[in-house]
Amino acid sequence: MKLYHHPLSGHSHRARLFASLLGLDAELVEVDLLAGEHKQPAFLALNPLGQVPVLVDDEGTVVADSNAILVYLARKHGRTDWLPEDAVGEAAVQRWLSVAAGELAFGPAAARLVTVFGSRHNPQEVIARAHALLANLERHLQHRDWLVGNGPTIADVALYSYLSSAPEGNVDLDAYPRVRALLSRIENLPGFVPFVETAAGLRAAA
Ligand SMILES: N[C@@H](CCC(=O)N[C@@H](CS)C(=O)NCC(=O)O)C(=O)O
Repeated sequence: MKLYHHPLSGHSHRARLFASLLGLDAELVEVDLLAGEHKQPAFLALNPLGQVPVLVDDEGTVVADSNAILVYLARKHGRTDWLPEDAVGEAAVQRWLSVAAGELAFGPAAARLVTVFGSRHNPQEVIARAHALLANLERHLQHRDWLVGNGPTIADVALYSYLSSAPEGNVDLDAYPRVRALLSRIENLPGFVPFVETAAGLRAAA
């Protein structure tokens, strides 16, 4: 299968990470976002929204959107450990996928867009949103090792890339030991692949 991605995109890393955790071979096809390749007809035919990542599997099925890719790969490969089938378990995972597309995207991911890509978000606003999410996660993890159930699910994968890179957006993780422990647990899973680090934000000073 092919994964259209950009190495600095956390959404892309999310999809790449899960494929690797499942032990699947994905040919990485880099989309030149700086040159606007994602807005050209060839790429828009894959994803009319003009965003990476997009997965094209060996049968030609096209799946755009990082969270949709996680769901697709888990279901296609029958991995109910990563995406439960029961109503309560699936809803619990979906709740975090919504957080990944909401508070995470508009909090830590947006804060990193400011420092890494020069986007025009208001830094104070997005950093404050990131800390509100982190405080919430820290409370959620008080008596649990994983976001849902007793083992890793796609909920944890969906949050990993933009939580681990939050310091690049000047979002300090020091006050959130349980969140940092969750990130370490994911990093210790067989098949883990790291998200490329950039010397931005707090990492510039490190
Ligand atoms: N909801 C999408 C968001 C993907 C997204 O925002 N991708 C960014 C890179 S991290 C992108 O392609 N941006 C280019 C653009 O929107 O023009 C997903 O989860 O895949």
